[in-house]
Amino acid sequence: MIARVWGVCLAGLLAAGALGCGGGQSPPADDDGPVVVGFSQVGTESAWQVANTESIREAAAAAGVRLEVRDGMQKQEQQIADIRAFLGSGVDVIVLSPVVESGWDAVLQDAKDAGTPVILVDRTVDTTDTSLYVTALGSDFVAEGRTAGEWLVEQYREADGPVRIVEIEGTTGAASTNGRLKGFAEAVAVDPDLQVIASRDGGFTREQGARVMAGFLKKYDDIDVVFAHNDEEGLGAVDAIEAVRKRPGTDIKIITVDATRAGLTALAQGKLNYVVECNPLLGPQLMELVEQVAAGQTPPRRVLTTETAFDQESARAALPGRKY
Ligand code: GZL
Ligand code: ZN
Repeated sequence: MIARVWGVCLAGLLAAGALGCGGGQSPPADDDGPVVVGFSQVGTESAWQVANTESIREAAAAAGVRLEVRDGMQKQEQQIADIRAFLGSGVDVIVLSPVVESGWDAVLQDAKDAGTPVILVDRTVDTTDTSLYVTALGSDFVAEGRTAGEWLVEQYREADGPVRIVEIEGTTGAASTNGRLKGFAEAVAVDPDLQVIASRDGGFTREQGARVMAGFLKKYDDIDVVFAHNDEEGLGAVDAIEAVRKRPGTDIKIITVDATRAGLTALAQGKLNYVVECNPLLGPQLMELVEQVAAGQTPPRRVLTTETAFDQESARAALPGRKY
């Protein structure tokens, strides 16, 4: 819908040599400048987020797109205020990585009313009105959780007796958290010996991850495996396990998601056991989508990133060439 409006509007304006129409606004007379993008980022709580923002900045510069980045500080109300500011300053396209899945319909409706297309990057929103955003670029979070769970099923295929798992979840309500929870649970359900005995929000940070893991270690003295929803939380679990003089990666196995440099380094050192990649380098794909939308084309509704997974051996091989 929005892209079609853009298509008609833009075809006319390109003929008139101007770009940057909004729904119903009269195009600025001499606006043949760059496409202007307002990007509302979740926050900077993890190396993943920092690498993601960096990739988008670099790709925007290379594409000649004028990019304004606002840090949502992991607060939905901050991101909503930022989107409203972008609408006020009349950006051509809004890019949003929503900290949580729900509660966006009203502000996305404002963007639709203003004729400003919205592209989702990384995390997604949970809305029944799919016309509220043009396309969503990012990971299949359920697949990431499933990949983690399938590795664990493989590791314990021969073992008999219960395997006691604790889960350090990402930010409650985030699409990445919900997907990883779902995918992991589905995968480990095939083996009743694999039991998730506790699961808590670790906020995607090392500090909160360590606190949650310390709590688990106090409560349970026979934890076999930790599934942490990102590297930061996994590294926090390493800190907490070492603080009670146990060996992370040996006494207690740890699986994480992201594959940041710090995560792969800990994996190569044997402190983690398996790391599922969550690719933050979305900049180039995002700018292609921005250009398609700005040219009035209709991109696919969902664009997935390509991702892999690492064990200790492949981490050692991959580290030298890693960009983040
Ligand atoms: C994943 C992204 C998550 C990362 C975390 O796409 O939303 O948020 O996995 C980050 O490291 O904090
Ligand atoms: Zn991912």
